Amino acid sequence: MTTETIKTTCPYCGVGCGMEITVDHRLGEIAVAVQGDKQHPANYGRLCVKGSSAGETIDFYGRLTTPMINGQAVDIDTALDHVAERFRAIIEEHGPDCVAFYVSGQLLTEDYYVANKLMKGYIGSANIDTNSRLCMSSAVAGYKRAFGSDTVPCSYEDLELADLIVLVGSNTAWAHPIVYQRIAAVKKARPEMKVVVIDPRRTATCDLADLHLPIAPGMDALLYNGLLVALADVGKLDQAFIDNHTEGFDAALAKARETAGDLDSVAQRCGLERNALAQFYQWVIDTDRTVTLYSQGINQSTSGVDKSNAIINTHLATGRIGKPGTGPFSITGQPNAMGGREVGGLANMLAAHMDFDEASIDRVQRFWNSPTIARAPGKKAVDMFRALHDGEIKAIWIMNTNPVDSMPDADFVREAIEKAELAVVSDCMASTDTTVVADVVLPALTWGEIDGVVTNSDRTISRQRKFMEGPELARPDWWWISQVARRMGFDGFDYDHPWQIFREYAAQTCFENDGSRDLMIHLPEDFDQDAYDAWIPKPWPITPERPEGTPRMFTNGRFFTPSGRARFIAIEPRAPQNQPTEQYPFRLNTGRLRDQWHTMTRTGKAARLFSHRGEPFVSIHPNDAGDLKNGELVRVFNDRGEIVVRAEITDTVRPGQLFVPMHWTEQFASNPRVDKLVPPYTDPISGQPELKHAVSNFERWGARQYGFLLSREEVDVSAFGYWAKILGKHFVRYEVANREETDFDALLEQLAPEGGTLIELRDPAAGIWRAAWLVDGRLSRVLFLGPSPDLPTRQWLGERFADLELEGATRRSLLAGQASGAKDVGPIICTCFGVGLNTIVEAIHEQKLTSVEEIGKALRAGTNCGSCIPELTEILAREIG
Ligand SMILES: Nc1nc2c(c(=O)[nH]1)N[C@H]1C(S)=C(S)[C@@H](COP(=O)(O)OP(=O)(O)OC[C@H]3O[C@@H](n4cnc5c(=O)[nH]c(N)nc54)[C@H](O)[C@@H]3O)O[C@H]1N2
Ligand SMILES: Nc1nc2c(c(=O)[nH]1)N[C@H]1C(S)=C(S)[C@@H](COP(=O)(O)OP(=O)(O)OC[C@H]3O[C@@H](n4cnc5c(=O)[nH]c(N)nc54)[C@H](O)[C@@H]3O)O[C@H]1N2
Ligand code: SF4
Ligand SMILES: [Mo]
Repeated sequence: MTTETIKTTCPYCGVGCGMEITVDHRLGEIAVAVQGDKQHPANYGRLCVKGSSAGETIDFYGRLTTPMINGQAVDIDTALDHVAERFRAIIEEHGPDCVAFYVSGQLLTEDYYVANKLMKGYIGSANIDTNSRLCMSSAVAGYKRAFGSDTVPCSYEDLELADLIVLVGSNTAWAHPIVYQRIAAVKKARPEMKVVVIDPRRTATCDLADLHLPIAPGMDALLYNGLLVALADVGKLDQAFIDNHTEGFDAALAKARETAGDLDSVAQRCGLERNALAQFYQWVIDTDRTVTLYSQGINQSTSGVDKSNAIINTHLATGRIGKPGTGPFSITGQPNAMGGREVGGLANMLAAHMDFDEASIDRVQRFWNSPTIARAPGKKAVDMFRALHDGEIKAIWIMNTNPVDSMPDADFVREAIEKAELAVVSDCMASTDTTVVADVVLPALTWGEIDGVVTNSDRTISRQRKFMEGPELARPDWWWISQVARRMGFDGFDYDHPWQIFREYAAQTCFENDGSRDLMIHLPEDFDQDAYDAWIPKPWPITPERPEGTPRMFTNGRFFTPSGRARFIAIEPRAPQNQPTEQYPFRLNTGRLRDQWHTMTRTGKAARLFSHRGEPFVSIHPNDAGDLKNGELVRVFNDRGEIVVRAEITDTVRPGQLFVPMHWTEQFASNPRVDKLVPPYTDPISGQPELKHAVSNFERWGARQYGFLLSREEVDVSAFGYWAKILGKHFVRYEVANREETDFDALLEQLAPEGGTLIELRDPAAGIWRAAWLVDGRLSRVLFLGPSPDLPTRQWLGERFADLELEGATRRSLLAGQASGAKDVGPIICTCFGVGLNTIVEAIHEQKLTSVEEIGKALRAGTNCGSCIPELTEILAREIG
């Protein structure tokens, strides 16, 4: 076979888009083309820029290709015996609660299930927690308080049926681009459909919004208490629904009245204009078909659970749940965050949506027929790493997550891992900030190389399918876990293929389930590997009556609480635990960028994904910036540490607030890890950390020399006090800076490639130093240093790395950084077609373009994945008003 097309699911966000991968084996090396799956109910053929560039990340560059113990490569058996023996010995000496697993919403359901089974049913501890603690745990706890179960009521279709969509703490345009595009499509077809964005920042998502409420950080519960009061005051309650299907309404309303006060008071404390807030309340009052979609601006808070219940209260009060186009919709981040919640990967849940009550404990142990069973919740992520630091937990196995970068108090977490008696890390990449401090690393197969299922934000279970072989010694996560389990002497882990695990897990969801548990995946008797391979995406619960799945929940108004009624929760709004001080007067917000995924281990391999934003930065309002200029380097600091990043001066953040993206690691820059600055304060119910509300200060870093280095290969740039690595097409780019004047001669010596011919330019008076090296007539390295961040564009120089030969004129232009008379296209806006800002602005004026469509026709920008459309809209608005 020369080419084949395989259906799978995107490795990135919780939208869970279906993909078709066409694999071409004809050239010996595997080449893949990625397209949206037109039949998949999440995306109907669309893909965003990350999804459509997934094929560019599948090479083996940087992969972990062998197991290692203390930095030494070992064979698979040695690694397995070592891990099993060490875990066994530590458990024997100190008991089961002295070990822990820290797993991830990016594991496939089968991996997750096996990890949970080993820890809770065989080791007998519940010390398995997941990065979903940092992500979804407040939403989970909110749903459980209200519904008695962790049930997302909605389906994506409800967004299309709604007349009002409220996006709270969600930068949908960048974090869930295809959901955003679906909303945008509805808005185009039905312009009267309203969109409200509630976010302290003016994000790209606001381009679609009829109203943006730049709420003061952390004040959402108050805003929603105020809404509940407003609904009650105008008589917009669904009294029949409240009476027949809920409990606790009076107490919730009384608390809302007591805490909210009047409209002016809410507006003032939320930092909002009174009229804007009144407008928002009025639209909610007027619109039965309202969906509230919420994400990390709600969850990542010390009162995240309360905030989600404050939102849910307003839906229960109006009966806006279980009906088309309605519902409180917590949207998941990772591709399988939902799958992890299902199997029980959170330390406070047992398995398959069962808790630690006696009946469930007994039922789960009988189902597994296991030697023991955890009887109480284990340690949640922040406590888990604290216990590791304290020595209470001695051994940890980290799978598919990078806590040295993504946990709050990240330096403390690194120290904890370093101090552990045993730290095992399973990853597909060799060098991450976490693998480099592990005792044992196990090479994992990853997306494209493994089979399994994932569940997306609207409960749709889809298959990920293998379409290529991975490195020879790498194995799927379920395999590593099962092998270690067997070598620890446990039976019950005799799996040869993930389909067997999926069947067992599905059986667990049905085991003694008379309908009192929401989660059910009922499979036909004869479900086999062929059926698994032929799986068509469908939302759970999948019951004998509804084999095609259940898109919308609670249509009958029955909930999973003991009384069958949904619960209102009386909410006392609380401010963030972190409050600005004189020393640290700025609120430090963190979050995501459009084209990067988390700690960049995958997206950091696709050159075009760096063209949108290439370096770590901090957004600062012009009023706070003083004489600081855009692009200068600053240190952002508090009493936990400091990072060094570029200043981006912008009014998208409000005065007094800063924003730093979460993505950069020490693999990509000298000192960018923002989670060093985030305290480990957590929500008392969910244990989710307050990742959105740190406080800090900033000051000029004091660079005296700015520059960049482009090089055909990676180079050691530790000579520079600041560096950030940015992947180019045929080269690596380093942005660099120093606080002291560098010794140029020493630098030239250090950076010279073998056999390179040097061309250089020195102007010590102007502080300008430039050098280029040619090897065999081709450009090999080029270094520019100067006194300010204003340096020639890197575009033209970067393109020269593709030249097979440099002609005389080009050589002479190298140290100017551009061909004479050439134009700078500016920062890239459309990543798909490489269209820059300057080109767009020029075309808008010269060709009199007035719409995004016209820009698309003229330049192709925005016509492929559509991820840049919000920015095109903003540029248009700015240029033509
Ligand atoms: N491109 C990209 N997409 C991703 C990911 C990625 O890494 N890159 N990660 C995925 C994952 S795991 C997740 S969890 C999702 C997250 O998706 P989102 O939650 O949409 O993303 P964030 O940028 O973390 O935060 C959302 C917004 O919350 C706002 N916010 C901060 N404080 C408050 C507040 O007090 N109130 C309100 N109302 N808003 C506030 C922030 O300004 C930010 O714009 O994205 C998923 N999608
Ligand atoms: N300040 C701040 N911090 C945050 C957030 C924030 O908004 N602000 N968001 C939080 C949220 S919501 C999340 S979800 C986390 C995400 O944070 P992490 O989970 O730490 O981020 P990832 O980069 O996705 O880490 C996944 C790791 O698994 C590896 N990997 C990929 N595929 C496989 C595989 O198949 N098997 C194995 N074993 N490994 C694999 C990758 O190389 C990578 O090292 O960050 C949290 N931290
Ligand atoms: S929206 Fe983009 S990143 Fe998310 S699943 Fe779809 S293609 Fe992947
Ligand atoms: Mo997440």
